[in-house]
Amino acid sequence: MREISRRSVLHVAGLGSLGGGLVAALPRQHGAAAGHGAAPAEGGAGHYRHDLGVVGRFDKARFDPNRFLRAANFSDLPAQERARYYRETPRADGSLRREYEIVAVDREIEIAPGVYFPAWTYNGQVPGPTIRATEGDVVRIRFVNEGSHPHTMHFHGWHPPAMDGSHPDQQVEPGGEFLYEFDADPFGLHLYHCHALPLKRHIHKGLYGVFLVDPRTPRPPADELFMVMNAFDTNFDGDNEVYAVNTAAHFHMHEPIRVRLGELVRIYLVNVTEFDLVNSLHLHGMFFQVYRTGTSLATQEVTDTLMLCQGERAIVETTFRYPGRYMFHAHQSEFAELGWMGLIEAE
Ligand SMILES: [Cu+2]
Repeated sequence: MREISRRSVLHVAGLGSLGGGLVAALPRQHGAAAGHGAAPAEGGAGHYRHDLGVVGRFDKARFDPNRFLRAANFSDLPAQERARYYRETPRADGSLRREYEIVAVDREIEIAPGVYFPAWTYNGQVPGPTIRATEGDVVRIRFVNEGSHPHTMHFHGWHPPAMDGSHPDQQVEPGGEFLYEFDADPFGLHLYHCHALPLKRHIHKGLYGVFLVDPRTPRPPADELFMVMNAFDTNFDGDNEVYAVNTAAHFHMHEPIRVRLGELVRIYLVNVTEFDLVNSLHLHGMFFQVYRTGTSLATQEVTDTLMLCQGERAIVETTFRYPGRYMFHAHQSEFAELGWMGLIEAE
Protein backbone atom coordinates (compact mmCIF):
# COMPACT_ATOMS: atom_id res chain seq x y z
CA MET A 1 0.00 0.00 0.00
CA ARG A 2 2.69 2.42 -1.05
CA GLU A 3 0.20 5.18 -1.85
CA ILE A 4 -1.33 5.35 1.64
CA SER A 5 1.45 7.03 3.55
CA ARG A 6 1.07 8.09 7.15
CA ARG A 7 1.04 11.67 5.93
CA SER A 8 -1.82 11.12 3.49
CA VAL A 9 -3.87 9.34 6.13
CA LEU A 10 -3.48 12.43 8.29
CA HIS A 11 -4.56 14.64 5.44
CA VAL A 12 -7.64 12.52 4.93
CA ALA A 13 -8.42 12.59 8.62
CA GLY A 14 -7.97 16.34 8.55
CA LEU A 15 -10.54 16.84 5.84
CA GLY A 16 -13.01 14.59 7.60
CA SER A 17 -12.74 16.76 10.66
CA LEU A 18 -13.98 19.75 8.67
CA GLY A 19 -17.38 18.20 9.06
CA GLY A 20 -19.63 19.89 6.56
CA GLY A 21 -16.74 20.32 4.19
CA LEU A 22 -14.88 23.23 2.66
CA VAL A 23 -17.52 25.87 3.00
CA ALA A 24 -18.28 24.97 6.58
CA ALA A 25 -14.69 25.78 7.43
CA LEU A 26 -14.89 29.25 5.95
CA PRO A 27 -16.67 31.41 8.52
CA ARG A 28 -14.13 30.61 11.21
CA GLN A 29 -11.18 31.41 8.96
CA HIS A 30 -12.48 34.38 7.06
CA GLY A 31 -13.86 36.02 10.15
CA ALA A 32 -15.71 39.26 9.78
CA ALA A 33 -14.21 40.00 6.36
CA ALA A 34 -16.74 37.75 4.66
CA GLY A 35 -20.47 37.80 4.66
CA HIS A 36 -23.49 39.25 2.94
CA GLY A 37 -25.10 41.13 5.76
CA ALA A 38 -24.73 42.18 9.34
CA ALA A 39 -23.54 39.43 11.59
CA PRO A 40 -25.81 38.53 14.47
CA ALA A 41 -24.96 40.25 17.73
CA GLU A 42 -23.29 37.19 19.21
CA GLY A 43 -21.03 37.10 16.14
CA GLY A 44 -21.56 33.38 15.97
CA ALA A 45 -22.35 30.91 13.25
CA GLY A 46 -25.38 30.93 10.99
CA HIS A 47 -25.46 31.91 7.36
CA TYR A 48 -24.53 35.55 7.85
CA ARG A 49 -20.88 35.02 7.21
CA HIS A 50 -21.03 32.65 4.27
CA ASP A 51 -18.55 33.14 1.51
CA LEU A 52 -17.91 31.12 -1.63
CA GLY A 53 -14.68 29.31 -2.17
CA VAL A 54 -11.84 27.75 -0.27
CA VAL A 55 -9.36 29.26 2.12
CA GLY A 56 -5.72 29.41 0.96
CA ARG A 57 -4.20 28.79 -2.45
CA PHE A 58 -3.05 25.76 -4.43
CA ASP A 59 0.56 24.86 -5.07
CA LYS A 60 0.56 25.33 -8.84
CA ALA A 61 4.03 23.84 -9.13
CA ARG A 62 2.37 20.45 -8.47
CA PHE A 63 -0.52 20.88 -10.86
CA ASP A 64 -1.66 24.03 -12.63
CA PRO A 65 -5.35 23.97 -13.57
CA ASN A 66 -4.78 26.93 -15.91
CA ARG A 67 -2.36 24.84 -17.96
CA PHE A 68 -4.58 21.77 -17.96
CA LEU A 69 -7.48 23.87 -19.20
CA ARG A 70 -5.86 24.60 -22.57
CA ALA A 71 -3.30 21.79 -23.07
CA ALA A 72 -3.51 18.74 -25.33
CA ASN A 73 -0.86 16.25 -26.45
CA PHE A 74 1.54 17.67 -23.84
CA SER A 75 1.46 21.11 -25.50
CA ASP A 76 2.12 22.67 -22.09
CA LEU A 77 5.63 21.17 -21.94
CA PRO A 78 8.83 22.66 -23.43
CA ALA A 79 9.62 21.06 -26.82
CA GLN A 80 12.41 18.81 -25.60
CA GLU A 81 10.46 17.48 -22.64
CA ARG A 82 7.35 17.11 -24.75
CA ALA A 83 9.21 14.85 -27.20
CA ARG A 84 9.65 12.30 -24.39
CA TYR A 85 5.89 11.83 -24.16
CA TYR A 86 4.51 12.69 -27.60
CA ARG A 87 5.61 12.28 -31.21
CA GLU A 88 3.71 12.65 -34.46
CA THR A 89 4.69 11.16 -37.81
CA PRO A 90 2.98 11.90 -41.16
CA ARG A 91 1.51 8.89 -42.96
CA ALA A 92 1.14 8.32 -46.71
CA ASP A 93 -2.56 9.25 -46.72
CA GLY A 94 -1.90 12.61 -45.05
CA SER A 95 -3.02 11.53 -41.59
CA LEU A 96 -0.71 11.24 -38.59
CA ARG A 97 0.59 8.49 -36.39
CA ARG A 98 0.48 9.92 -32.88
CA GLU A 99 2.60 8.16 -30.27
CA TYR A 100 2.28 8.67 -26.53
CA GLU A 101 4.14 7.57 -23.43
CA ILE A 102 1.78 7.17 -20.49
CA VAL A 103 2.95 5.98 -17.09
CA ALA A 104 0.68 4.99 -14.22
CA VAL A 105 2.12 6.19 -10.94
CA ASP A 106 0.82 6.54 -7.37
CA ARG A 107 0.95 10.17 -6.32
CA GLU A 108 -0.50 12.39 -3.64
CA ILE A 109 -2.41 15.24 -5.30
CA GLU A 110 -3.80 18.48 -3.91
CA ILE A 111 -7.60 18.69 -4.29
CA ALA A 112 -8.20 21.77 -2.12
CA PRO A 113 -5.53 24.09 -0.70
CA GLY A 114 -3.58 21.98 1.79
CA VAL A 115 -5.88 18.97 1.34
CA TYR A 116 -4.16 15.97 -0.24
CA PHE A 117 -5.56 12.82 -1.77
CA PRO A 118 -3.61 9.58 -2.32
CA ALA A 119 -4.29 9.26 -6.04
CA TRP A 120 -3.47 6.78 -8.75
CA THR A 121 -2.49 8.84 -11.79
CA TYR A 122 -1.52 8.80 -15.42
CA ASN A 123 1.80 10.68 -15.65
CA GLY A 124 1.42 12.08 -12.15
CA GLN A 125 -1.61 14.25 -12.86
CA VAL A 126 -5.39 14.05 -12.42
CA PRO A 127 -7.03 14.19 -14.91
CA GLY A 128 -4.41 12.44 -17.03
CA PRO A 129 -2.89 14.14 -20.08
CA THR A 130 -5.43 15.12 -22.74
CA ILE A 131 -5.02 13.03 -25.88
CA ARG A 132 -6.10 14.74 -29.08
CA ALA A 133 -6.12 13.29 -32.60
CA THR A 134 -7.90 13.88 -35.89
CA GLU A 135 -10.36 11.42 -37.38
CA GLY A 136 -8.34 8.85 -39.39
CA ASP A 137 -5.09 9.23 -37.41
CA VAL A 138 -3.49 6.23 -35.76
CA VAL A 139 -3.03 6.47 -31.99
CA ARG A 140 -0.29 4.39 -30.42
CA ILE A 141 0.23 4.45 -26.66
CA ARG A 142 3.02 2.81 -24.75
CA PHE A 143 1.49 2.31 -21.33
CA VAL A 144 3.83 1.53 -18.44
CA ASN A 145 2.48 0.60 -15.02
CA GLU A 146 4.74 1.96 -12.29
CA GLY A 147 1.87 1.97 -9.80
CA SER A 148 1.24 -0.46 -6.96
CA HIS A 149 -1.87 -2.09 -8.47
CA PRO A 150 -2.82 -3.60 -11.85
CA HIS A 151 -4.09 -0.91 -14.24
CA THR A 152 -5.11 -0.50 -17.89
CA MET A 153 -6.09 2.18 -20.38
CA HIS A 154 -9.58 1.70 -21.74
CA PHE A 155 -10.47 4.11 -24.55
CA HIS A 156 -13.93 4.98 -25.76
CA GLY A 157 -14.09 4.74 -29.57
CA TRP A 158 -13.88 2.13 -32.31
CA HIS A 159 -11.14 -0.46 -31.73
CA PRO A 160 -10.57 -4.22 -31.79
CA PRO A 161 -11.41 -6.06 -28.53
CA ALA A 162 -7.72 -6.84 -28.07
CA MET A 163 -7.13 -3.10 -27.56
CA ASP A 164 -9.96 -2.62 -25.06
CA GLY A 165 -7.97 -2.76 -21.83
CA SER A 166 -10.87 -4.25 -19.91
CA HIS A 167 -10.66 -8.05 -19.89
CA PRO A 168 -8.99 -10.04 -17.10
CA ASP A 169 -6.08 -11.02 -19.35
CA GLN A 170 -5.57 -7.37 -20.36
CA GLN A 171 -4.64 -6.10 -16.91
CA VAL A 172 -1.16 -4.59 -16.84
CA GLU A 173 0.55 -5.72 -13.65
CA PRO A 174 2.84 -3.39 -11.66
CA GLY A 175 6.14 -3.23 -13.52
CA GLY A 176 4.47 -4.31 -16.76
CA GLU A 177 3.63 -2.46 -19.95
CA PHE A 178 1.32 -2.67 -22.97
CA LEU A 179 1.16 -1.09 -26.43
CA TYR A 180 -2.31 0.17 -27.38
CA GLU A 181 -2.89 0.98 -31.04
CA PHE A 182 -6.12 1.98 -32.78
CA ASP A 183 -7.62 4.40 -35.27
CA ALA A 184 -9.00 7.73 -34.07
CA ASP A 185 -12.66 7.02 -34.80
CA PRO A 186 -15.30 8.39 -34.62
CA PHE A 187 -14.74 12.12 -34.27
CA GLY A 188 -16.16 13.33 -31.01
CA LEU A 189 -15.38 13.99 -27.38
CA HIS A 190 -14.41 10.77 -25.66
CA LEU A 191 -12.51 9.67 -22.61
CA TYR A 192 -10.10 7.06 -21.41
CA HIS A 193 -9.90 5.45 -18.01
CA CYS A 194 -8.51 2.48 -16.15
CA HIS A 195 -10.63 -0.66 -16.38
CA ALA A 196 -9.18 -2.73 -13.52
CA LEU A 197 -11.43 -4.06 -10.75
CA PRO A 198 -13.02 -2.72 -8.63
CA LEU A 199 -13.78 -0.35 -11.46
CA LYS A 200 -15.33 2.51 -9.50
CA ARG A 201 -12.34 2.62 -7.18
CA HIS A 202 -9.77 2.59 -9.99
CA ILE A 203 -11.54 5.39 -11.83
CA HIS A 204 -12.28 7.45 -8.77
CA LYS A 205 -8.65 7.26 -7.61
CA GLY A 206 -7.73 9.43 -10.61
CA LEU A 207 -7.11 7.19 -13.62
CA TYR A 208 -9.00 9.02 -16.35
CA GLY A 209 -8.49 11.63 -19.03
CA VAL A 210 -9.90 13.30 -22.12
CA PHE A 211 -9.66 11.63 -25.54
CA LEU A 212 -10.70 14.15 -28.19
CA VAL A 213 -11.02 13.24 -31.87
CA ASP A 214 -11.40 16.23 -34.18
CA PRO A 215 -13.39 15.94 -37.39
CA ARG A 216 -11.35 15.96 -40.65
CA THR A 217 -12.87 19.35 -41.45
CA PRO A 218 -12.08 21.17 -38.21
CA ARG A 219 -14.68 22.92 -36.11
CA PRO A 220 -14.57 26.74 -36.38
CA PRO A 221 -11.66 28.44 -34.56
CA ALA A 222 -12.43 29.05 -30.89
CA ASP A 223 -10.87 29.51 -27.50
CA GLU A 224 -10.97 25.89 -26.33
CA LEU A 225 -11.22 24.76 -22.72
CA PHE A 226 -11.05 21.24 -21.30
CA MET A 227 -13.22 20.74 -18.26
CA VAL A 228 -13.37 17.38 -16.52
CA MET A 229 -16.00 17.19 -13.80
CA ASN A 230 -14.53 15.03 -11.03
CA ALA A 231 -14.85 14.40 -7.32
CA PHE A 232 -12.98 12.77 -4.46
CA ASP A 233 -14.04 10.40 -1.73
CA THR A 234 -11.50 11.45 0.86
CA ASN A 235 -12.59 9.08 3.63
CA PHE A 236 -13.34 6.11 1.32
CA ASP A 237 -16.93 5.67 2.43
CA GLY A 238 -18.29 5.50 -1.12
CA ASP A 239 -19.42 9.12 -1.11
CA ASN A 240 -17.60 12.21 -2.38
CA GLU A 241 -16.44 14.99 -0.09
CA VAL A 242 -14.76 17.30 -2.63
CA TYR A 243 -16.00 18.24 -6.12
CA ALA A 244 -14.33 20.20 -8.90
CA VAL A 245 -13.68 20.71 -12.55
CA ASN A 246 -10.11 19.59 -13.20
CA THR A 247 -9.49 18.44 -9.62
CA ALA A 248 -8.77 21.76 -7.88
CA ALA A 249 -11.79 22.74 -5.77
CA HIS A 250 -12.95 26.33 -6.33
CA PHE A 251 -9.65 27.13 -8.10
CA HIS A 252 -11.24 29.42 -10.69
CA MET A 253 -13.11 31.37 -8.01
CA HIS A 254 -9.71 32.92 -7.27
CA GLU A 255 -8.25 32.75 -10.76
CA PRO A 256 -11.10 33.29 -13.21
CA ILE A 257 -10.77 31.73 -16.67
CA ARG A 258 -10.07 34.65 -19.01
CA VAL A 259 -11.88 34.78 -22.34
CA ARG A 260 -12.40 37.48 -24.96
CA LEU A 261 -15.64 39.29 -25.45
CA GLY A 262 -17.34 38.29 -28.69
CA GLU A 263 -14.99 35.37 -29.36
CA LEU A 264 -16.33 31.84 -29.69
CA VAL A 265 -15.58 29.77 -26.58
CA ARG A 266 -15.72 25.98 -26.83
CA ILE A 267 -15.82 23.87 -23.69
CA TYR A 268 -15.00 20.17 -23.88
CA LEU A 269 -16.97 18.90 -20.89
CA VAL A 270 -16.41 15.37 -19.59
CA ASN A 271 -18.07 13.84 -16.54
CA VAL A 272 -16.02 11.25 -14.64
CA THR A 273 -17.64 11.75 -11.25
CA GLU A 274 -18.00 8.43 -9.45
CA PHE A 275 -20.62 7.59 -6.79
CA ASP A 276 -23.00 10.39 -7.86
CA LEU A 277 -25.18 9.37 -10.80
CA VAL A 278 -25.27 12.74 -12.53
CA ASN A 279 -23.33 15.98 -12.61
CA SER A 280 -24.02 19.18 -14.51
CA LEU A 281 -22.74 22.48 -15.86
CA HIS A 282 -24.66 25.69 -15.39
CA LEU A 283 -23.35 28.93 -16.92
CA HIS A 284 -24.72 32.20 -15.63
CA GLY A 285 -26.00 35.08 -17.76
CA MET A 286 -26.22 33.28 -21.08
CA PHE A 287 -27.27 30.28 -23.11
CA PHE A 288 -25.01 27.85 -24.95
CA GLN A 289 -25.10 25.34 -27.81
CA VAL A 290 -24.71 21.65 -26.95
CA TYR A 291 -23.12 18.93 -29.13
CA ARG A 292 -23.69 15.70 -27.25
CA THR A 293 -20.64 13.41 -27.32
CA GLY A 294 -19.31 15.80 -29.97
CA THR A 295 -20.21 13.29 -32.70
CA SER A 296 -22.23 15.76 -34.75
CA LEU A 297 -21.48 19.21 -36.12
CA ALA A 298 -25.10 20.20 -35.63
CA THR A 299 -26.25 21.37 -32.24
CA GLN A 300 -29.03 19.43 -30.54
CA GLU A 301 -29.88 21.84 -27.80
CA VAL A 302 -29.66 25.43 -26.64
CA THR A 303 -29.71 25.67 -22.87
CA ASP A 304 -27.97 27.10 -19.82
CA THR A 305 -27.81 23.88 -17.78
CA LEU A 306 -26.48 20.59 -19.08
CA MET A 307 -26.76 17.33 -17.18
CA LEU A 308 -24.33 14.47 -17.83
CA CYS A 309 -24.38 10.90 -16.52
CA GLN A 310 -21.18 9.13 -15.43
CA GLY A 311 -18.87 8.84 -18.43
CA GLU A 312 -21.03 11.11 -20.55
CA ARG A 313 -19.59 14.20 -22.26
CA ALA A 314 -20.57 17.09 -24.48
CA ILE A 315 -19.11 20.00 -26.39
CA VAL A 316 -20.51 23.36 -25.33
CA GLU A 317 -20.16 26.55 -27.38
CA THR A 318 -20.98 30.11 -26.47
CA THR A 319 -19.94 33.72 -27.01
CA PHE A 320 -19.79 36.21 -24.17
CA ARG A 321 -21.83 39.34 -24.89
CA TYR A 322 -21.07 41.46 -21.85
CA PRO A 323 -17.79 42.18 -20.05
CA GLY A 324 -17.42 40.95 -16.51
CA ARG A 325 -17.33 37.84 -14.36
CA TYR A 326 -19.66 34.95 -15.06
CA MET A 327 -20.17 32.25 -12.48
CA PHE A 328 -20.28 28.60 -13.56
CA HIS A 329 -20.99 25.56 -11.42
CA ALA A 330 -22.83 22.30 -11.05
CA HIS A 331 -26.52 22.91 -10.56
CA GLN A 332 -26.38 20.28 -7.85
CA SER A 333 -25.90 23.02 -5.25
CA GLU A 334 -24.17 20.65 -2.85
CA PHE A 335 -21.45 19.93 -5.46
CA ALA A 336 -21.03 23.67 -6.08
CA GLU A 337 -20.50 24.37 -2.39
CA LEU A 338 -18.03 21.50 -2.07
CA GLY A 339 -15.75 22.82 -4.81
CA TRP A 340 -17.45 22.59 -8.22
CA MET A 341 -17.78 26.26 -8.96
CA GLY A 342 -15.70 28.92 -10.71
CA LEU A 343 -15.68 32.17 -12.62
CA ILE A 344 -15.12 33.07 -16.27
CA GLU A 345 -14.02 36.64 -16.89
CA ALA A 346 -14.87 38.13 -20.29
CA GLU A 347 -12.87 41.20 -21.27
CU1 LIG B 1 -6.51 0.98 -12.26
